[in-house]
Amino acid sequence: MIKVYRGKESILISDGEQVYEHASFSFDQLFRASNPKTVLEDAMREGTPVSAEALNKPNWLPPMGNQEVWAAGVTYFRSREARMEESEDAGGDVFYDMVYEADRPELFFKATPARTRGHGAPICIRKDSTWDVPEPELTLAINSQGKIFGYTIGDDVSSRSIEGENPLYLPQAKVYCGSCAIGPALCLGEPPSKDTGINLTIRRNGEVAFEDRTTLHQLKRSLEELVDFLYRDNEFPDGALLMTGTGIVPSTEFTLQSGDVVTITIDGLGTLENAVA
Ligand code: DO4
Ligand code: MG
Repeated sequence: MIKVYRGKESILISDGEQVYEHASFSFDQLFRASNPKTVLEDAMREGTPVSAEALNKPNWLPPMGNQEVWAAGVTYFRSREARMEESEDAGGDVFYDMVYEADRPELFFKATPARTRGHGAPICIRKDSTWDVPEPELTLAINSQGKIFGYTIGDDVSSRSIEGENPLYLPQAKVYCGSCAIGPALCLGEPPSKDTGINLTIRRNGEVAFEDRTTLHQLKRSLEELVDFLYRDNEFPDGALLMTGTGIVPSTEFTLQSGDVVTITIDGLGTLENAVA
């Protein structure tokens, strides 16, 4: 697995034990390439070897350039169940049931690069929301030709009170400053297996306030199917990032609070950690 980390001044590329620093790397060039792996191999050849300790940083920028971030929804049974519960009073539950079964998945616009945080940066909850959760999601890097070439960790931070009030409020529940975190690295290699674990821990005042785990066995749709729908009659000249939905939703009583620390680990991809501002 080759991993690319984006720092303020340079990027680091790790390939097994070897780590290389590159000062003028372009994520847009990576996402535009028909064979992105060769772009990284060139960058490693041009880069300077550095110690693996260089990877021990508390903060990384999101591993992206100008890509839009999109997201899939209701791709796990647990998400269907939670959305149906929160939208039942408004009569919205039927739509979540239907989209779980339908051929066409739910896909929505999630974030611009400016609204996206990297590992270690604060994520946000809306001031006009009363019920908020992180959503730990396997996130795909897709090149401009629609090929999945990399994987990372995403947090689709969401307002459950706003999305539950009316399904038409979804963009407000999902898209606001600091509602999206991605990282720590973009990983190129074999696609994650179905056994891949996705783990979420939320700590409050140093204590575990919520913890759960799922695997990709629970993801109802294939990764290719989600990308196929995203790229239908659409153009992504700089490629795109696609979050694949959450299989973990805390129970009804839980809401995020300022100061909570959200830790998401996906086997093989690393750990994305963000405190709530
Ligand atoms: O429409 C609700 C959003 C669903 C979602 O974000 C998810 O399932 O991850
Ligand atoms: Mg989600």
